[in-house]
Amino acid sequence: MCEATCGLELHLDGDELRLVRGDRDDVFSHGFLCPKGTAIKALDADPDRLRVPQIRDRTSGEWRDASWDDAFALIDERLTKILERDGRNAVAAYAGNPSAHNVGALIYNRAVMQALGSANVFSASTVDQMPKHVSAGLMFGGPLSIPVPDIDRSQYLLLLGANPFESNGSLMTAPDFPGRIRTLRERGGRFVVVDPRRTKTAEAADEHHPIRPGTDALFLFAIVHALFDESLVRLGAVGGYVNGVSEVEALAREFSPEAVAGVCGIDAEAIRGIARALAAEERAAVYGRIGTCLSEYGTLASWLVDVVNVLAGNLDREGGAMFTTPAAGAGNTVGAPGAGRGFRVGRRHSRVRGAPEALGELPVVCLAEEITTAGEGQIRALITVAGNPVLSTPDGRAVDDALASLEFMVSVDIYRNETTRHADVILPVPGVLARSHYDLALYQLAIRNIANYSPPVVDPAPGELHEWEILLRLAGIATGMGPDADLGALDDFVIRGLVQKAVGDEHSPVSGRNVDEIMRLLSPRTGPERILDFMLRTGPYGDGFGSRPDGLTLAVLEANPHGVDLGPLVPRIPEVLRTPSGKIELAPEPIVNDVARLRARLDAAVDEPFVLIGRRDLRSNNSWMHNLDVLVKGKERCTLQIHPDDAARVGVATGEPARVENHVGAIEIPVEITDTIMRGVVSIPHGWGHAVPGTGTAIANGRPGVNANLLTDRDAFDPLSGNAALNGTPVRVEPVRDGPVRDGPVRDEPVRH
Ligand SMILES: Nc1nc2c(c(=O)[nH]1)N[C@H]1C(S)=C(S)[C@@H](COP(=O)(O)OP(=O)(O)OC[C@H]3O[C@@H](n4cnc5c(=O)[nH]c(N)nc54)[C@H](O)[C@@H]3O)O[C@H]1N2
Ligand SMILES: Nc1nc2c(c(=O)[nH]1)N[C@H]1C(S)=C(S)[C@@H](COP(=O)(O)OP(=O)(O)OC[C@H]3O[C@@H](n4cnc5c(=O)[nH]c(N)nc54)[C@H](O)[C@@H]3O)O[C@H]1N2
Ligand SMILES: [Mo]
Repeated sequence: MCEATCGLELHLDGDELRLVRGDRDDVFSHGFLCPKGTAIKALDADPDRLRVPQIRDRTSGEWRDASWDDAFALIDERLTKILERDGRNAVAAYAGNPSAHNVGALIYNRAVMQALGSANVFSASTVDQMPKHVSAGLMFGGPLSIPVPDIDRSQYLLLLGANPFESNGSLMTAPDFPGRIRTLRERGGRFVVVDPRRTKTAEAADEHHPIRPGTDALFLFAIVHALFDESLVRLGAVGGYVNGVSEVEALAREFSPEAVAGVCGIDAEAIRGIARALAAEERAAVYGRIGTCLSEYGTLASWLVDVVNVLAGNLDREGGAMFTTPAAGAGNTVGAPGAGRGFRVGRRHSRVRGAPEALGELPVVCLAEEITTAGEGQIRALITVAGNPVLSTPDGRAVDDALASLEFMVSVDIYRNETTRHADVILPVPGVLARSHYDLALYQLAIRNIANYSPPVVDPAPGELHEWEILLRLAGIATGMGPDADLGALDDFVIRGLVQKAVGDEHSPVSGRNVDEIMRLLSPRTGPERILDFMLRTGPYGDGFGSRPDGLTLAVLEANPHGVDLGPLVPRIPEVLRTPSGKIELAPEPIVNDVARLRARLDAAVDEPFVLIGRRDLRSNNSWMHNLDVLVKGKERCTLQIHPDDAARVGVATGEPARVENHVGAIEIPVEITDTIMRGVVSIPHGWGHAVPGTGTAIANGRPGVNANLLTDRDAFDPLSGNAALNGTPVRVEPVRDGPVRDGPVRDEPVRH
């Protein structure tokens, strides 16, 4: 469900889940568990969770249960017609966050996308971490070569825009983050948090610096400036592998701590102090997350995090920011070590506004306009897999309206919610107990090298299809093979492609081997298990199909249900690099070219009354765990947090509704006055707003909250990565007076950014 990969101990009575506990023997989480872990019992039992394909009658709006055959026949008929009439780009796809936590979806989504061959591929990555991929790609040559803080050995951690005490950490797979921070501080380490809110994470820190939203890049540039200014730059062991140091020095010149202090709201001397500490401490790391990514300067901020890590001598060193050596599926463990083709963004652009592609997808801020703007390449049909863009992407009303105008829509999902209610067909996937688990994506960013596989604990109910089987069927339809394509043959085709690539790679342990022989060695496994076994065996710890007999295989993981600990992170420079130069590119051209835009921010007038940011709550998970009473009961969590001074000024009171509005929309939301938030900043969590007709989620509808993304702006995005700037939205706040809330777009009062 989240990125912490906590081990669960499940007690079953037949197929019924009786008890969920943290697995004390788990090699990574050691029994740690949060309320979402135990909530899988409620999730599994949720009567609103879909178990049978659903078809919507377009005339009456009524939903009915359908057979898989009917559902796929309808999809084939409608999608094929659109593909033939309007071309590949007329069918778009959106993959949501849970597909990153699901080995079947992760692998077989790719098959769907490839089969579709559409330019209109979107995902939650561009409302999330795309800036990280772009900066890592440009600096280190691989979009997933994102350094993670080696917190178990660190003596100083600077954390910006993240709240792992609630989120359990992100792009830093680390179960029990609070416990690890406690240990860090017990061994004399220091923990510093930069966040506009005094979060639970900040409460546990030695220092908390409130920062004005959207100014992290300025703050980090000032640290870079101070490192040069005070002759603190030490590249350490990676020194022979760094290009662009003097360019960065020149770029940082105009961002002195004194120049940025006023804009960031942080003292120049405090910034210099942090720079000195990072340079002085042998084991120090900088880490930035959502708060640094969901900004118009997301890529610059993500880049600067690692620039500081490099310049302070903390990259690739114990206790600093290090690269994981994942057991399976990592791009930076295949091919020639030490150099590669590098990474490019903007290889093509979106049709309507010309926003750049990254990682083969287009920014989701463009989704609505690509649906509603007529012309060649207009999106007519959409496939969503595990996503809820109506609640999770900016200008939710525009997205909602756009989805309603589609000619056809298919959703692979477990609920009929704000997004999937627009579908013509919903294809449900089996419950969590009926699927296997291996964290293919998140183990690539873990703070230890870990491999842990869980088999399914129950069989799918009769007639249920695994998610990967559903996706393969969609792939079959998209390639024109119809609804009844031979799944086994399609699956063979997918794995064969991977094996062929590996045997042709001189650096693979199976280089030059016979494809059929490898296929035989993988049998009788099929589906995700076969692919996972292949990835593990050809990975850095793998058995190489015989070359290292005691190496890792899926069978080894099956024999170790609590996981296999492959040890602490190890230095990987230069081997991890895939840049053409074989060096760390500290000053990649696209990023250098973007610095002038940040420079302009220094002088920009800030005249908005408030800026809106998000937040996360431990008992919530984006938009989709709000139908579980065990999680949503108790106090209202979807509130407007506002500082007492601001509340007094605008005249709003705790528990009473306030109207929050801007040029995008307006909402009413209960107020929560708290001095944990900076003056001039207000916060609303995303993922709420369930009071819409046509959904099938009774509990969520009963405690709906409001959709924060009715206020966020599709035009506010990071031009390098295409990522939405969901934090830092200008808004006005006032008490709710008489009259109905205006909840439509209010375009007549533009607010300057
Ligand atoms: N309980 C729970 N856990 C989750 C999720 C969830 O919804 N609920 N979602 C999961 C997902 S998809 C993700 S990506 C991760 C995200 O994990 P985190 O990155 O830890 O996300 P948040 O908890 O939103 O923390 C972001 C912090 O940034 C602060 N912030 C906002 N704007 C700025 C800014 O401009 N600068 C700085 N420095 N800080 C700012 C906010 O106040 C907030 O405290 O969490 C995952 N885990
Ligand atoms: N304002 C604001 N907006 C944000 C953020 C923010 O901080 N502030 N955070 C952003 C971030 S980091 C993210 S990741 C996005 C999330 O954006 P999305 O991925 O679009 O939204 P989710 O709420 O994660 O929706 C998950 C969907 O998957 C379904 N689902 C759950 N499990 C499964 C499964 O196993 N298989 C399938 N097929 N479906 C499943 C759920 O029913 C739900 O419909 O939201 C983003 N939006
Ligand atoms: Mo996310």
